[in-house]
Amino acid sequence: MTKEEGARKREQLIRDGYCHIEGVLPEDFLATMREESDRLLDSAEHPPEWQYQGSDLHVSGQDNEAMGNLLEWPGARDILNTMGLTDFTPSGIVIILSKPAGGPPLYWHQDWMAWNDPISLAPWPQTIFLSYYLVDTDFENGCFRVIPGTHRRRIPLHGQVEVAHQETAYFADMKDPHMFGDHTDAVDLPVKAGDLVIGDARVLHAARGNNSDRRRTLLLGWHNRPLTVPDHWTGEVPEPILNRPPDARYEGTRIPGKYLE
Ligand SMILES: O=C(O)CCC(=O)C(=O)O
Ligand SMILES: [Fe+2]
Repeated sequence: MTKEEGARKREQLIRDGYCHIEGVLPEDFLATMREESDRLLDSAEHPPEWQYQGSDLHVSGQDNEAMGNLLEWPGARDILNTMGLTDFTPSGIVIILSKPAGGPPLYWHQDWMAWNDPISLAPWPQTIFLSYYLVDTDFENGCFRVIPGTHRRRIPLHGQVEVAHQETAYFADMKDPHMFGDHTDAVDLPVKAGDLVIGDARVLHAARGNNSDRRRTLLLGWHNRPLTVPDHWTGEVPEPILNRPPDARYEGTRIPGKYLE
């Protein structure tokens, strides 16, 4: 990735809440990751809560060598550095999200859990996911969907969806027109195996159902950065962030409040 391309990808991540980087994992490493995730999925009990995510299997990079190698993949570090996202650290967990053949769509949701904290206003990404796709995705087998800009801009859908990844979302009605509906601003993001999608935890996203006869697996790692203004940021810093006591603690919530404008 060139410096110019890195800057463009960062700008897109800041503006839209996501970006797509092609061809990050080479074929031999992909084959290893496919084999290892298939093995883990085949031996995991799939509780009913997993119906919409397909699977939500958390694997520690310390316990599993292949997943550890993914979290420390030098190519990904190079990409983050070239994008100027030098101060992100991985959480240490890889989440295996695999839609089985015939699996339903995943509901619209966002994954930010600190909406009481003024840092929610950050114009820069603060918590991001790195999603590596192990197979090509398209409309048919469950590609990613996203509503650009919703990490910073409130839309009616924010108030119409269930809070993500807890009972009312796990067992939401497939006929719910908001959770599983189409949205005029939604963008589909089909990718190739080995591609990387970087997303801001605050952005509204979903996935299509898997109508193919093969599982659609992605490996997702959360990454966080410190509560400082990043070096790449040259724009204004919102007042509530400037006034935030560095050691303040806020009760976690997935429900956007006054810090989503
Ligand atoms: O499976 C996907 O495509 C996305 C999964 C996701 O966003 C989640 O589990 O929070
Ligand atoms: Fe998500």
